[in-house]
Amino acid sequence: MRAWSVPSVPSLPVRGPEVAVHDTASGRLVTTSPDGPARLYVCGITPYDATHMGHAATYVGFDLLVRAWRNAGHDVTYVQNVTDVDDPLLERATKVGIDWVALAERETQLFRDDMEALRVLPPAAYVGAVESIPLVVALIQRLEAAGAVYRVDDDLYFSVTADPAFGGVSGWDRDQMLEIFGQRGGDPERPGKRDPLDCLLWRAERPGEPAWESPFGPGRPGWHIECSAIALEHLGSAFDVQGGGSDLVFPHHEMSASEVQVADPSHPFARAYTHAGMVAYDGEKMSKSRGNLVFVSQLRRSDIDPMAIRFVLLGHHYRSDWEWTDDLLWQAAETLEQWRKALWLGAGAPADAVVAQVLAAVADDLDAPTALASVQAWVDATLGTDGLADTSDPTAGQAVRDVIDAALGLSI
Ligand code: 5CA
Ligand code: ZN
Repeated sequence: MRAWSVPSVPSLPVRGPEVAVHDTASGRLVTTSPDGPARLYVCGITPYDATHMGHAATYVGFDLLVRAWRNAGHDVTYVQNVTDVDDPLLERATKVGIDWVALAERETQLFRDDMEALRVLPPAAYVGAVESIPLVVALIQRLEAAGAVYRVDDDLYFSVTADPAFGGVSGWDRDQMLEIFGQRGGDPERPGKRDPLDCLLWRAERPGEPAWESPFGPGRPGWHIECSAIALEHLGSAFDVQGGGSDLVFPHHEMSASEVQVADPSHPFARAYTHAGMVAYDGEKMSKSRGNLVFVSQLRRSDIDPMAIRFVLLGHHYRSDWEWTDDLLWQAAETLEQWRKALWLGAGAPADAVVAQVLAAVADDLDAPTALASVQAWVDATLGTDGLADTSDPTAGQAVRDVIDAALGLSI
C-alpha cells in the first residue's frame, strides 16, 4: 500500500543521545542498540472511524521514536500495517450498508491525510492485511510444520503452549488473560479448543463474508497472525521495537510474538515492546465501539491548526493515560502564538542548552512534556516575560525552530 508523503525534517548540527524506551516485557527502560537500521513495527489502524485522537496520540508517540533514532544517527526501517479485513470492519460496513473495501479505502485515505497534517513521518512499508494473505498462509504452514496448529470445524487455531515464552510480553497471569481475551476479540468459550487461550489463525469462509483460497480451504486471516507475518517479512525476527497502544499488550502482542517465536524459535519476536497510554473522552477510553470520538479530520475541517493538535498530544507523556478536552486545544493555540513570536524574533536566549535538552528528553523514553518545558523556558527568557529579555544569541530562533521540528515534529 501507499503510505503518505514525507514532511521536511531539518538536519541538526548536533547528534542526540542513544534512545531508551520502556519495555512492557521486562517492565524496564531499555536503551535500544540497533545493529544496522533501527527496526520498528507499529500496529496500524483497522480502517473505520479513523483518525480519532487516541490513534493520533499513539502514532505521534512512535513518531518521536523514529525522530529520536534519526537524531541519534540511525537509519530507521519503520513498518506499519492496516487491518483492512477483520470482524469489526466487516460489521461496521454491514451496519452502515457500504462495501467493506470502499469503507477501508476511504478511512485509510483519511488516516493518511491526518498523518500528513500532523507531520508524522511515514513508514517505509505500509502494508495491508489483504495484500499480505500469501505471507499469512506461508507462516501458518510453518506453524503447522512445528505442530502448533489444529482445527476446530474448518477454522485453524494456534496452540499457545507451543511457545515456552508465551505470557512473556504482558507478564499477566492466566486468570487475567482469560478475563481480557474474550473482551478483545478472543473466543475462550468456543468448544473444541485445546486451550481457551488458543487464538484463531485462519477463519473458514462464512456466508456473506469475503474469503481467499488457501491450502486450508477458503477463508481469511485471524488478527494476530496478520501482524506476525507482516513484521517477520518486512523486518525479520528480533527487531528493535514492537509498538502500539496499551490495549494491544494482550492478547494481540502476546499472540503475535508467540506465533513468530514458534516459527523461528532461535529469536524473540522483538527486543522491546513499547506501549502508548489510552486517551479518554467524556470519562472513558476513546474507542470506536463506544463512539466517544474526537476526530483529527473534524478539527482540521474547522480550521484548527494541526500543529495545535500535535502540541496537545506532545503535552502528555506517551505512556500516560489522559483525557482529551477542547480546552487543551485552545491553550495549545495560545501557547503556539507566544512561541511563534519568540521563534521568529531571530535573536534569542542561547540555544545550545535548549537544543541539547530537547534531544535528551525525547531520547529518554520519548519525554515530550519535558522537552516542551525546556522550550517554554527558552521562550520566556527570549521574550523577557520576567522583564529581562535575553537576545544574546543571534541565531537562536533558527536553532530552536530546527530542533523542535526535527525532534518533536512541530513546524512553527
Ligand atoms: N488494527 C489493529 C492493530 S493491528 C488496531 O488495534 N486498530 S485500531 O484502529 O483499533 O487502533 C489503532 C492503534 O491506535 C492501535 O495501536 C491502538 O492501540 C491505538 N489506539 C486505539 N484507541 C486508542 C486510544 N483511545 N488511545 C490511544 N491509542 C489508541
Ligand atoms: Zn497489530
